[in-house]
Amino acid sequence: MSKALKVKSKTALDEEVEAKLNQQVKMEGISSFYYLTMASWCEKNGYLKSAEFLYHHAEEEKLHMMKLIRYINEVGGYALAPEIKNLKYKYDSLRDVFEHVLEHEVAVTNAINGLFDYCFEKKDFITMQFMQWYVNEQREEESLARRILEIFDIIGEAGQGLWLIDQEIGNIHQALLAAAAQEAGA
Ligand code: OFO
Repeated sequence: MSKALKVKSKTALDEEVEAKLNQQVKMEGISSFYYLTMASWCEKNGYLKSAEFLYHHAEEEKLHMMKLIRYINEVGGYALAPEIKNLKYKYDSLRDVFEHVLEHEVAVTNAINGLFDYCFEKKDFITMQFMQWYVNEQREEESLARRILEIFDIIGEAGQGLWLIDQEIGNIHQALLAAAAQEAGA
């Protein structure tokens, strides 16, 4: 047996499914760093609650990436740690940040739907079952991003509006943390 590092095993995993899973690894990595740039922008511009929300979101996206990496290797593929370049560091306003969040989440949903569809075509039911978690996650994340943008319209940005919007994003973040803690304890 060769002493070379054995990175691929005999597996039912289709090579194109593996490549698409690795593309999704990269997309989750981009999501994580994207939200990190947004969190830092918010922190430097005084929107501390939004910054906390986005720092946390960046961590969650990293976990989504890790979950995919572990799955690819578990089923006999080879997970590739992504190279992430060309990050965006400037935003026009707090609203601009969250408009980019929604736009990005819609793009992620489309990518996941494409991967899910390809798995169906290939009858890769194991990967479909694994990806179901991501399908559900995207429904929640898109809905959350839309709700945050609604808050800008409901409260309005004039006067103390931006401060109140930032506080409300903090309230949403705390409610999400409480729900996650309750679920973990259940
Ligand atoms: Fe990875 O959950 Fe949204 O992007």
